[in-house]
Amino acid sequence: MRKYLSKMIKLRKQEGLNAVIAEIKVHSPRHGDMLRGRSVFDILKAYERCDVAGISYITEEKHFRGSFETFREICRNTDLPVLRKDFVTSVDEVERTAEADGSALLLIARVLGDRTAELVDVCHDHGIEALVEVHSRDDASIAIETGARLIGINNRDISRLELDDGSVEVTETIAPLLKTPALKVSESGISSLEHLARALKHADAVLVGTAFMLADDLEGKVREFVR
Ligand code: IGP
Repeated sequence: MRKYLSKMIKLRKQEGLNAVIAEIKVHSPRHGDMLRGRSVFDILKAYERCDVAGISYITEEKHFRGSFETFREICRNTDLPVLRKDFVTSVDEVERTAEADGSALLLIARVLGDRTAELVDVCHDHGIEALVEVHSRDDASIAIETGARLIGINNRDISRLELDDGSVEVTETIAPLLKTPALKVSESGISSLEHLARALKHADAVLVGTAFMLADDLEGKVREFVR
């Protein structure tokens, strides 16, 4: 049985490490190709060697050039919890994520509105966790009414499709509003140790993609964040 992402976040913290969810990002609307000749599995193995808390992979095809088949392969090839990122709105897609042996599924409060809680329950019924993503005060009030064990604060406005850098200030503003036992994950735009420290003042974990994928020394960069 695959580990829950929430459990791994807690475990890494107990080990005295920073809980880092590392994203395998193959393409970004802003930076284009991010693999630069490496395979998804090269990146996966590198992340594993750095004791990250989990892996994130975007299955959305049009803007991020992801594929569900690759997600399935990642799940098959690692013992780490794997988070599926996409703009999922249907029960079928929750089921597909669980069948592929994913650990968690991103649910975006802005997209799902008052259906968020229902889809969180569907995730739990299928043995996976939901990471409910918020960016605004309105999103935050939706998220705290769900039973999600994980709430992600996106420092970037998802509707702008990665054209902005994102700001850790969003985490600093929104995290104090999330008065729930859910673990908080600060997502996007975290590229320096200064950002990391600020995010972890308010959140239990961070989710980082671009800064790792673009680093000249990927493993060096990840280790710096995890230690
Ligand atoms: C990673 P960054 O800035 O480190 O590459 O961000 C992740 O947070 C971002 O890819 C993301 C995302 C999403 C992508 C957050 N929410 C929803 C697609 C869909």
